[in-house]
Amino acid sequence: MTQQNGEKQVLFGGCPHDCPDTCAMLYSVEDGKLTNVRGNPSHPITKGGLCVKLNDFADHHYNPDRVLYPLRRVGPKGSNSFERISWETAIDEIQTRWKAIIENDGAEAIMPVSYLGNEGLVQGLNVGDAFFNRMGATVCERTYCASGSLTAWFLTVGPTNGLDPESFAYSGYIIIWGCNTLSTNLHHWPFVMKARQNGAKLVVIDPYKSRTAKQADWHIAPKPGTDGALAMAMIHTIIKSGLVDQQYVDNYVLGFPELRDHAEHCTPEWAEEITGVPADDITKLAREYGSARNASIRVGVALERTAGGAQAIRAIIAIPALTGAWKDVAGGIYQAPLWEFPVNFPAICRPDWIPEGTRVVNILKLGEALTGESNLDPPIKSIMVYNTNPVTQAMDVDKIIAGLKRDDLFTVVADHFISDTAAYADIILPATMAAEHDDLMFSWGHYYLTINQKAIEPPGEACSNAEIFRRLASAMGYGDPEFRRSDLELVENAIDWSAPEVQGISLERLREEGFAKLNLGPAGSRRPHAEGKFKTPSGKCEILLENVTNFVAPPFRQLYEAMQGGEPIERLPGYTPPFESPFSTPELAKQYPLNMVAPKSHAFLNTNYANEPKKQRMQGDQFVLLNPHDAASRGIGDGHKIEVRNATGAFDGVAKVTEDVPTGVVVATVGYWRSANPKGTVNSVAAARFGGMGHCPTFSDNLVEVFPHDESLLAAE
Ligand SMILES: Nc1nc2c(c(=O)[nH]1)N[C@H]1C(S)=C(S)[C@@H](COP(=O)(O)OP(=O)(O)OC[C@H]3O[C@@H](n4cnc5c(=O)[nH]c(N)nc54)[C@H](O)[C@@H]3O)O[C@H]1N2
Ligand SMILES: Nc1nc2c(c(=O)[nH]1)N[C@H]1C(S)=C(S)[C@@H](COP(=O)(O)OP(=O)(O)OC[C@H]3O[C@@H](n4cnc5c(=O)[nH]c(N)nc54)[C@H](O)[C@@H]3O)O[C@H]1N2
Ligand code: SF4
Ligand SMILES: [Mo]
Repeated sequence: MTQQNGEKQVLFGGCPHDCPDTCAMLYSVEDGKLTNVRGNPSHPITKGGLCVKLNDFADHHYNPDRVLYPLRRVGPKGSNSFERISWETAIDEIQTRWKAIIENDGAEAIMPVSYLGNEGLVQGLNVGDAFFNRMGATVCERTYCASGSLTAWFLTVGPTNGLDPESFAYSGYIIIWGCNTLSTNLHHWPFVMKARQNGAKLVVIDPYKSRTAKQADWHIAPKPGTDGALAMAMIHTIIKSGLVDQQYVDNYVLGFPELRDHAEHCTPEWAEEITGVPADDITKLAREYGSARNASIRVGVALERTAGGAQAIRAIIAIPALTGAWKDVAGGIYQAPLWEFPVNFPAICRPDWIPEGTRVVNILKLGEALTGESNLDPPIKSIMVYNTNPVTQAMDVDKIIAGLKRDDLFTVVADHFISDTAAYADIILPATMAAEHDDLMFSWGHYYLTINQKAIEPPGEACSNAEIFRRLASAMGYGDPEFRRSDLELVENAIDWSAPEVQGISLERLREEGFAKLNLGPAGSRRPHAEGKFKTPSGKCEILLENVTNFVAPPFRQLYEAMQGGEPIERLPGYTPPFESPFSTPELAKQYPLNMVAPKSHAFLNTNYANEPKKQRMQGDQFVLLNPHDAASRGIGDGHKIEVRNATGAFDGVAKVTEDVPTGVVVATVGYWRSANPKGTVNSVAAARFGGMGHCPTFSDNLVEVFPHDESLLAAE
């Protein structure tokens, strides 16, 4: 809209965060200063409101701790001592070091480390891909999040968006499964509430009473990582109760007879043993869901974070196909509807530039890669980290720190702050925040494209990520047109504007209106799979997978072939026990008896905002939820300082003793900075193990023990 009256301007923003809501925002600018950021009232999802994390987003841009100039390390690694240098010196030093490494060890000794810390199509996940592919650097496999969920989805129903989250307004029955909507997908809640006002029942399936579970009509609490058994018992019950829509199944489902046989033994009593959920409840849930019209399921990312998570998700995806729920406007599943945005990935990433045979290193195994444990040849000699903070967000993070301390590792980090990772950098480059650069946002929680307009000049010498890579490309001598495009040209290039999903949508329109919904049909009448039309090879919902090997679903891989020949994926969905639990590893559980669930913090967005006093006050110190029985048996009281420990590592927290968690389970949320928690953070106790599919993480599949602080101090002496 760019309303101009005097020096006041309003421009369109798109929330840059890795959050399904991708809010449409309005930037108010006065005399070149960002004075206010608010939600766009005309956006059907944002509806004018931002979440607690972003409600002072303008101030965030002026945070006095921001890195505004390139910095060079002057003290030992991690000592947080830096001096200001010029951009020229910074770029020159980087290119000199990189050229020497390429000369001596080959380009694969250099590795980009990046993620969705910025979600923009220009400044986000893929911003450095063309550059590092051109270089021939090690390819970074970025599977922090949703790779297990998306691989399960892609294999079963194909690259379809599934159920429109807006369609939940018409739901008759809702299951929110492994998602804490009120913290992590807030703008979906009004659609859920609308349905409830019209009589829909809300069931939340979560191992503890999350904020969202507290609001449910019915909270079902399986043991962490046992959802596969719960889903299989629902399938068993739906079949035995005659709730299968046989016509739908005959026409649009592949593998029903095999699934029926496979589910024969999965009785509710069998599942009760595994999940701890009473058999009668499982039967009731399956019958209620199977008899309801407009039965909707919301599947969160969190479900994938155990050994059996992805298999569980396959089983859940099978459920609406059995009952024919997809025939209703609010029937089916909402998972991560990013598939139908016609993003021009090949043009953005240039995977065709990756030299044949280039190795792939997974970001979750960064510690092993940097410490030499994975025996890489050549070893990693330099990393460039942007849009991510692996020192807190990856697994086995203490090992990453050990790697980052290597004197012969040259580390470049681009960030807004001296993050826990940037603290180990040799060179830090100052990056722009959302109001300071142009971008275009896709979403994984709704169907709107949202424009983000540069509203103010960057402070100091901060640069957009795209500009950082233009400068690096020029220094490295890469003259390709890819590295000469301005940010606005990159915005233009990000989408395949000839695709049917965006007919009638143009950048001009986005500059006028701020956002536009993809042409996928209105929520109230859209029924994408009423007649099958799944985007699988058979066009059916593929419950049975023959001869499929593990791989990482697009868009998290850019090298589609990289994982071909991986381990075989089970033919049918089912229950795979957690790596660690009192029933799967009873010996280990003698020493470490508690299953730790490590989900998102309410007031932080991953590690963003965890360095800001206002958000810290809202979130409180690192807490650990503990059941009263588990607390009492260890002499721990509410508010006591405790240590959480296992063989991988340890961190300190404050005990919150509450019935919200069952016995045997502790909950500690992620995002707290290491600099404020020197012993460790929640991912200090996370073993670096992949989950069931797509090389996904297993943050919530670790046994721990908790100790009163005094005792742990004694033990350490
Ligand atoms: N225990 C546990 N661990 C988890 C999870 C969990 O639930 N539990 N969740 C996992 C999941 S789902 C995810 S997505 C990952 C997230 O992991 P990350 O994406 O690594 O998390 P962030 O804290 O968002 O880190 C992003 C960093 O990029 C910086 N940044 C933001 N915008 C820009 C920009 O425009 N330019 C540059 N150069 N830098 C920028 C931020 O300041 C921040 O330091 O964490 C994973 N780790
Ligand atoms: N406030 C806030 N919002 C965020 C983020 C943030 O850091 N803070 N991060 C964003 C990102 S990157 C992502 S990926 C999304 C993630 O969004 P969600 O998928 O909602 O992620 P979590 O909050 O980690 O977990 C949701 C719930 O799943 C439960 N859970 C954990 N393990 C299991 C299990 O085995 N079975 C079942 N049934 N439930 C389980 C947890 O107890 C938790 O209450 O959130 C996004 N939104
Ligand atoms: S973090 Fe999510 S809910 Fe908050 S403003 Fe951004 S997109 Fe909206
Ligand atoms: Mo995520």
